[in-house]
Amino acid sequence: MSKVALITGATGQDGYYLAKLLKSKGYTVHGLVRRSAGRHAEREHVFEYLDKCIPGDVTDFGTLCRIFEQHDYDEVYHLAAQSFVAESFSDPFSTWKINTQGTLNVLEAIRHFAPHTKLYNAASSEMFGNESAPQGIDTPFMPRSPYGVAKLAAYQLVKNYREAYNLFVCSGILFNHESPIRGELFVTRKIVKAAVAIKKKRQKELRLGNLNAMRDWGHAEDYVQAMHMMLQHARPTDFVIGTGKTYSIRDFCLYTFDHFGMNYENYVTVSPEYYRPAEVNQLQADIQPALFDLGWQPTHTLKTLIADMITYEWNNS
Ligand code: G4F
Repeated sequence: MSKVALITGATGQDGYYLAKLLKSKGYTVHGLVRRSAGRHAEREHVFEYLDKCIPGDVTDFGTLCRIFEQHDYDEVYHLAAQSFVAESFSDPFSTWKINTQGTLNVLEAIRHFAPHTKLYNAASSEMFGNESAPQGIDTPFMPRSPYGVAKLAAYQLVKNYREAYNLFVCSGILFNHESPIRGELFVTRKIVKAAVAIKKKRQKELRLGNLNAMRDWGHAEDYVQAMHMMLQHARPTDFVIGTGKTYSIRDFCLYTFDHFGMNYENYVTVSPEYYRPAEVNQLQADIQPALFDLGWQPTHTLKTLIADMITYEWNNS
């Protein structure tokens, strides 16, 4: 019998790669898709990997109850979120509603209707804020954005439901993960898109915010493997998932423009409009438990990630 999985937020970057992975492993895959979710041409292919597309929203508890009454899932991957940190400063209410209330709704629906179902929850390295790097599973949390606060509340709820109700529910604290189909507002895709457009003489400059912030960037295709592995682990355990390396936004610009023989300094200007009210300065994952307890490791380096993003952008723009 094939396993049956539900992915919330199936039309996001991670939903695409995860649905593809689960199908390759013989799963029956259902996707919860917001009715209002804009169609994203690059991720239309996710529908090839979904056996069933269920219209609905994680903020609607009634819908979730009906879904869990009607379907018996082995695994649920809760990816639905407002995932843009900058947006959480301008719209903290919907960020809280989707990222925290939405997770609570999933947990309650599982507790009442599907206590045997395993849950993966997408937590975030934004929860660490400015705690010193490298950040690991025992690092204290110090979120610096409404997004980080909402994700931390959701993370604690998952932990509480695991302890209180003995459910197989766990969180992956994922550091930044990118891909050719990354949303265009995130800094990596913005840089790659601009470098390609400049090389093709369609754009003259790129305006960015803080170039000194440092991130631990991996490839989303690697990170969905970790999500799956966490639900095959003997016990429900939270893991930090990253590459263990950290680079600045400036480094990312340098490598990307360098790919085309261009000096980023001739094209990139810093614009205060892209600064955040509070910034997370440096993220770098301590991935020892992921390597040794989970048996996961990243296959991409920053340079292979950038090369993958550039190839796609060059051929599709
Ligand atoms: O690409 P970003 O918007 O990603 P951010 O804020 O780190 O969040 C991503 O990673 C989190 C995991 O740590 C996820 F939870 C979250 O959902 C998301 O996937 O910004 C990265 C850095 C920031 O320091 C930002 O200030 O880039 C800096 N930056 C500089 N100029 C910019 C820009 N970010 C954006 N989006 N646009 C700019 O023009």
